[in-house]
Amino acid sequence: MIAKDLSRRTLLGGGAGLLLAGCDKVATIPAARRILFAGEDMQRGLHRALSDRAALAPEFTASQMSPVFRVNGTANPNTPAYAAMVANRFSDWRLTVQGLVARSLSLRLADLRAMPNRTQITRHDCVEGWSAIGQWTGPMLGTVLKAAGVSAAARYIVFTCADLYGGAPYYESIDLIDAFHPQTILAWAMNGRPLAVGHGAPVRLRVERQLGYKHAKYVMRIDAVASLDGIGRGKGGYWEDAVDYDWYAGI
Ligand SMILES: Nc1nc2c(c(=O)[nH]1)N[C@H]1C(S)=C(S)[C@@H](COP(=O)(O)O)O[C@H]1N2
Ligand SMILES: [Mo]
Repeated sequence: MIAKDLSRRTLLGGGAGLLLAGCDKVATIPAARRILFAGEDMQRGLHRALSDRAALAPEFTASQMSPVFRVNGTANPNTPAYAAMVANRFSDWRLTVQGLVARSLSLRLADLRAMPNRTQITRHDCVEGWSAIGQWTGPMLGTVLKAAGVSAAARYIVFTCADLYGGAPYYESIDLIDAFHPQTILAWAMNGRPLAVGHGAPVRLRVERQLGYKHAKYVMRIDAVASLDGIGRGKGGYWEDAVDYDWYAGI
């Protein structure tokens, strides 16, 4: 970086001959092009930012799993509709995938289980300051989104949950980079067992590069949207709207 700045200064300040030769000529000298055209630096920065977003969250071994994994936020949606789903072991539960997609989907739990599944042992970090390592199994969200055919106009994926805060469902959203990240899964199992009610049964999002509140539990509906404007109060998630948490909660 320093070398580049120096050579840039040399070229601009000391390289009178070069500059006198005219801009057109300078631009044809490969080294000068590289240094003068700052856009290339920006592109490199952008590329770095994007490849950072693609990086994997650390994964752990079974022996590193936390003996106790806290339940946080809603521990049971406790609505009549949810209680009825628990009573029949989620056989009536359907996951709706809709919005800017070629085909809306209505998926049963069995459909998700039948897809290629991924198992990962990751660390959950809550913004409140606790962490826990657990094992999660489910299809990649990307697999489900590909089945629905997300349209080119979509920019965000929104999750609507079964639990209510002040009468309205908990909701969260992520961008397409996280939606298609290989560790972003719709988990139906935790630590080798079907997801417990406390942890978001029957299905919760795992979006491993972000903080806990992004990991929507009790997912009922997935919407592909072009903008977050019409979602809640527009910041893309329940806590983002309620107490101004960051929408991008990268860790
Ligand atoms: N639907 C829903 N999802 C939610 C929450 C919630 O209250 N409702 N709480 C969030 C927060 S703040 C955290 S830390 C995690 C907690 O997940 P856990 O109960 O499995 O530990 O779920 C997140 N997802
Ligand atoms: Mo959290």
